[in-house]
Amino acid sequence: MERTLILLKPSCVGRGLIGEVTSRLEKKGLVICGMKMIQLDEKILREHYSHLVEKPFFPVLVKGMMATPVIAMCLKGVDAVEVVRLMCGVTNGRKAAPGTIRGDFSMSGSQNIIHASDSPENAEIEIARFFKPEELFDYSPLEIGYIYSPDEV
Ligand code: IDP
Ligand code: MG
Repeated sequence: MERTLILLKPSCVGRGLIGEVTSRLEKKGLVICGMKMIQLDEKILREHYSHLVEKPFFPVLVKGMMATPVIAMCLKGVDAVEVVRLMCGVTNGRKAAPGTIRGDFSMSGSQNIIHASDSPENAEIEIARFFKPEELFDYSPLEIGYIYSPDEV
């Protein structure tokens, strides 16, 4: 089964939306294999957002991402990367479709509640960036037979 990495950003933590967003991911049928609160620093953010370091908004992005601790989560599921990206909606909360996490909870192009890996390859890199192997757990929830048919897993 595929794994993906999400971060509940300061725009989520600071607004008391941790439970709300986590609940959506759980109810969808994604399995939480790792979860912790961490304070990000500039070093890890330069690595995590290396594709954006030259952008004019990068200093604002870094400051915003350090405003509170974040919740890092590793989620598991069939096509987990694509499923979670669809649940998040597009980057700008004002453009994200209603029903998506960003579409329902964000009015901003930067304070957009959640980060989610954009490919299975990047997911594995990002999981290793935020979690030690012993912080990840491989288990099956009891209801797995109701989440998927046997031919899907
Ligand atoms: P994504 O989070 O939807 O994958 P990326 O392009 O990877 O989008 O950008 C990472 C994060 O950088 C976004 O989630 C957002 O917080 C911030 N960001 C991206 N583009 C802009 C922008 O044009 N202005 C301000 N912040 C931005
Ligand atoms: Mg991205």
